[in-house]
Amino acid sequence: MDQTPSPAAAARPRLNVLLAGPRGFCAGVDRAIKIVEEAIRRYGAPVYVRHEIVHNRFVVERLERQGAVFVEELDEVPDDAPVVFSAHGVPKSVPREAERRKLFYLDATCPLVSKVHREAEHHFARGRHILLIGHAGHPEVIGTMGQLPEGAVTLVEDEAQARDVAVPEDRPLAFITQTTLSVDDTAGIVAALRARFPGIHAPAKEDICYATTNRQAAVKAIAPRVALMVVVGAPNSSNSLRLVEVAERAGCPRAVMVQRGRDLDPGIAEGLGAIGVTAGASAPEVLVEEVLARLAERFELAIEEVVVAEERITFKLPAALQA
Ligand code: 0CM
Ligand code: SF4
Repeated sequence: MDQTPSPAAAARPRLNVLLAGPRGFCAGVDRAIKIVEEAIRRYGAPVYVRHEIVHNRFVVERLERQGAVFVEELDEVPDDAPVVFSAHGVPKSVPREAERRKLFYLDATCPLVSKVHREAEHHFARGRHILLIGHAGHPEVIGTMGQLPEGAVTLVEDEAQARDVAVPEDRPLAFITQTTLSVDDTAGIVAALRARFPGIHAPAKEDICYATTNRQAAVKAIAPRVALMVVVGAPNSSNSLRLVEVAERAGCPRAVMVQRGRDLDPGIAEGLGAIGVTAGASAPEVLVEEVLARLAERFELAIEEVVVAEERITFKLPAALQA
């Protein structure tokens, strides 16, 4: 994408905008939102959704207008309404309780999160104690730990914890990770675990997902070239928060997160030659467009897209919604 300043706008100062590619929606988010939309279309409103389907208020409010009702726990769902589980995954107790109550449920857990759930079960079946690298309290971590009985999984949040985590003496070890972590931080934590436990079993292929990896790579490519990185995303979105950190660590003097256009004071870019713009995996492109429109109120934008990877991956809807 290239935009050359028009003569009519000559009064506005020029601002170079490096737009990260890929940015925004991933295949798991796209599928999760479609599951809610399709459920409303087939079964009619209201369709209940346990937890924000993805961590984005704009997406949630748009689905609410279509007839989705967001709740945090299953006991808020009436017996006769369909319920969708969010993209982040749920502990096994949740579908178990839904089955006990004979609720009709659809699971929008991203297939790449479900893959980590199956890895956890695989290690457990082989008698291994599992170390989960991730952030305490995040719904994906709660869901992944909840695949197995209490005590089967120990959370490791950082390198310091990797160095002193207590593990059972009599069992082999394995590690798995949250899908939306910093690639570089995780490499450090894994190195600390391997140094301490050389025989630890590792994922066959990285648990950090392709979307997280690619969005961080795009930010790294842009960061050294810009004085500011704007990340479109939500403060409870793990993958979006990581983009702010990655930008700063990759040499960008300042990185800010905004939820949408109106949150951005375009004055922040005053006097800067170039800025970067990206979006987390749960942030729709329309919000990136809002941010660019906000900047264009003050600057003549020259937009260059920096694409580090092409993404063609898509995920099928659950069988119940395919027929
Ligand atoms: O896990 P995270 O907080 O990044 O979730 P999100 O809803 O922002 O992004 C998509 C996902 C998943 C799983
Ligand atoms: Fe799936 Fe990754 Fe998207 Fe999360 S960020 S929904 S794990 S593809």
